[in-house]
Amino acid sequence: MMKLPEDFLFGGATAAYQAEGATQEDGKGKVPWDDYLKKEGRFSPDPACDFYHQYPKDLELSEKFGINAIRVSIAWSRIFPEGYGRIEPRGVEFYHKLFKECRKHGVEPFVTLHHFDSPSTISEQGDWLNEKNIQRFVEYAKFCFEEYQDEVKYWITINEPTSMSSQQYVTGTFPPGEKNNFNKCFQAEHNMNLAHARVVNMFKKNGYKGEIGVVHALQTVYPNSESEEDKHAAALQDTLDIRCYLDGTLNGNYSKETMSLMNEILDSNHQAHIKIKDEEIKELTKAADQMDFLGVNYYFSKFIKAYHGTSEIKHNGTGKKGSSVSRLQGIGEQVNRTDIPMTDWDWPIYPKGMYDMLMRIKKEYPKNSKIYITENGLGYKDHFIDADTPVDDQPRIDYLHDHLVSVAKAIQAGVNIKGYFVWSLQDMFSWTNGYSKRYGLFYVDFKTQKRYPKKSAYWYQKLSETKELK
Ligand code: GCO
Repeated sequence: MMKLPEDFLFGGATAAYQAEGATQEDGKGKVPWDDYLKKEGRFSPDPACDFYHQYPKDLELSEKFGINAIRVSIAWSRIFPEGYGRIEPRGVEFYHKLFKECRKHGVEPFVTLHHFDSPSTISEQGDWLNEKNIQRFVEYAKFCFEEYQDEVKYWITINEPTSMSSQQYVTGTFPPGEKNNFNKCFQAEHNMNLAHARVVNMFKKNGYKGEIGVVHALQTVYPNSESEEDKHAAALQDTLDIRCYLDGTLNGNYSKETMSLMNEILDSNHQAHIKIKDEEIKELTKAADQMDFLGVNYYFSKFIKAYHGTSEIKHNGTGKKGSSVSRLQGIGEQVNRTDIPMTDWDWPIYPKGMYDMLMRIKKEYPKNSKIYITENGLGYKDHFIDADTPVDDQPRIDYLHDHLVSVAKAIQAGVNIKGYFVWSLQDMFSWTNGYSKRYGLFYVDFKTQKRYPKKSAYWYQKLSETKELK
């Protein structure tokens, strides 16, 4: 039996665009996803789980089920419909109401400023690749800190920048859907590190109360064999996905090795090196010294083998096992291992990867000590029977349990982890997989917007009470 600390936070995570719905309501500005999803025609962002109207219900359920923290994000385009300039008071008011409701139920809000949803105007002007947009992000952040300082204690600058940079410019699964543009990808990585750093430095300079951090998607990368070739391919993949971000935000500088691996990817794809100014490194270092916590999102690990040939990227949006292939030029091939169980979306279930990642952060990035697990969960095709029968999601319980054991072990080994957020609090949609990939502790009937606690919600409730993992 293992025990989690007495003051541990048991949270549930959400994101504005995936949960709120109401994308056309109260003067909200457009985001690229609005048109992209319409064009794709696979699913609509409305009504999602209608969090925009149902949040009181979700917070009531959270309190009832021992969930004492919630991750929410502010939609930049609700507050500044064009990304800068004009402010929409109805958007500003919505988040006041939301944060007050959190307080009413004793649920601590962890608030992300950017969760994959740059306003369209920002994105049309080059998104993170345009320096001007970094300044606009800082201004939007400052507005939020001033406006909500009495209601919010925990701030997150950017969610999973790696998912944005690689899906926008390498795999092409996020708008604008470009493929194999490693130059743009790495430049966006550096610019997001910089945007994050500027917000942290401004937060600290202005002396706002509370804590600030960043959330990274840290899917551990392993070589698929002990061969030098596979090891090198894994190091390249790790650089693209992880190292540039951990170096930039936790160390405040890119190591020589990181730079050389990054340039190797660019060279082998005949693409220009990215621009990094000395002044910018100083800003990164200052932010790394002042940042309060790191948010870790972990779902799976990657097993990489060297690959020689042309690129082929097929995205698994079907939920059919074995339908995803990912081969990137100048990097490696992700191997589907038969000895490791997989989710229906080909994500290897590997709790040890989470433990290894937490230990690596402690060892390689000692500057930052405080960690929250800001996302972890299982996408699953839940089966609803009726209102009196809790959805039987035992595979989700097993998944959460096994990963929380990794967390408990890492705490025992000296990693300072203060809380855990299940992705997701309630069912909502997944960016590229739509509504059939459910993650919630609470089942949502998307037609009636009624919520039903799944078996996992009862399990989590007990855990938050006893803190005991069997
Ligand atoms: C999904 C993902 C989640 C979310 C989240 C990432 O399929 O929905 O697993 O992780 O995309 O927004 O921060």
